[in-house]
Amino acid sequence: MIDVEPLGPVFGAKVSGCDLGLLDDATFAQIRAGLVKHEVLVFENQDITSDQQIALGRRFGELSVSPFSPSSTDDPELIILDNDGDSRRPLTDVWHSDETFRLEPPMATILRSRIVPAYGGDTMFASMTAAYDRLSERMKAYLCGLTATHGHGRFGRILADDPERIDILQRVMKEHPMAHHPVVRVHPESGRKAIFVNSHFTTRIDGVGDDESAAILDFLLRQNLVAEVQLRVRWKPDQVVMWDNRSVQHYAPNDYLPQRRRMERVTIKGDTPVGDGPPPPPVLGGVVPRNTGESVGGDGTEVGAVRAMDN
Ligand SMILES: O=C(O)CCC(=O)C(=O)O
Ligand SMILES: [Fe+2]
Repeated sequence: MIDVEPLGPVFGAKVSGCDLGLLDDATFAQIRAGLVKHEVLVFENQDITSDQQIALGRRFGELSVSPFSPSSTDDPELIILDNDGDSRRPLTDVWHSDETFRLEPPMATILRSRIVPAYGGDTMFASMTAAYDRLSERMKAYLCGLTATHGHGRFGRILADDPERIDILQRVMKEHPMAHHPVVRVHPESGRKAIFVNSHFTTRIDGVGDDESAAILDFLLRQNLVAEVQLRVRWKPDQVVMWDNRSVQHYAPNDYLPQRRRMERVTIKGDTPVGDGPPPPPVLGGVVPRNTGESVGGDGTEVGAVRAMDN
């Protein structure tokens, strides 16, 4: 029987009483349900092998192979995040949900610590369902049905500036062209709504002018900075943390170098994000027609009305 103890008032839980290398089906089902409910699960004293971590991930679903992050040479599904004073600067100190440049972003991520610094190197989380719940009803109504563009984030910018590696970016861009995801995502298992734009990959709100996109995105990208929706996880060696990318974002503070920190990660494929409503009707060029007798966003007749006014 596992014990699930909340880590805070809003989200996150510590799970004890199980060995993640040897889970029976009933315990796995409890953990899977616990992940949807608590959004982040922390397991201590899990001395599992890389193969066991990969096998655990596969029980949730097919594993994703990152086109950007460094992986083990034997197992491309196993991402190795190994940093010290001599390595390249880690790129994970930005709020994000994993790999939202994909049309089907990962549902969950399982991170296991191998070497942890004496201090620093925590991982921070923000519950985007809690962030959504805090919005005013007016803002929720405004956001309903909007979509946003997700690009390749920091990965793309760094590769674009490196003549030796720009071909990697070109290949990835062919495979993963820009994705358009709902701004408010309905969780496919819990039905809860979550803000689904992030500082790493989201470039603009679709279908509105540049100014409006920048203002709305700026507002939304500040919602995970609210202390009440955050959780900070301190690492011990042999700790496993799994998170639901559909409902949380995370940020890995870059505060421990030159100490060494080695983490291993598997990422579970997800489905196409579903939004909270149909897209809002287009308004041509942002111009709201007057004196047409038609309501904006009806059956499209207002588009003709705008053209008529332009003549
Ligand atoms: O290193 C960490 O704590 C998290 C890094 C990260 O963003 C990830 O594994 O997806
Ligand atoms: Fe991440």
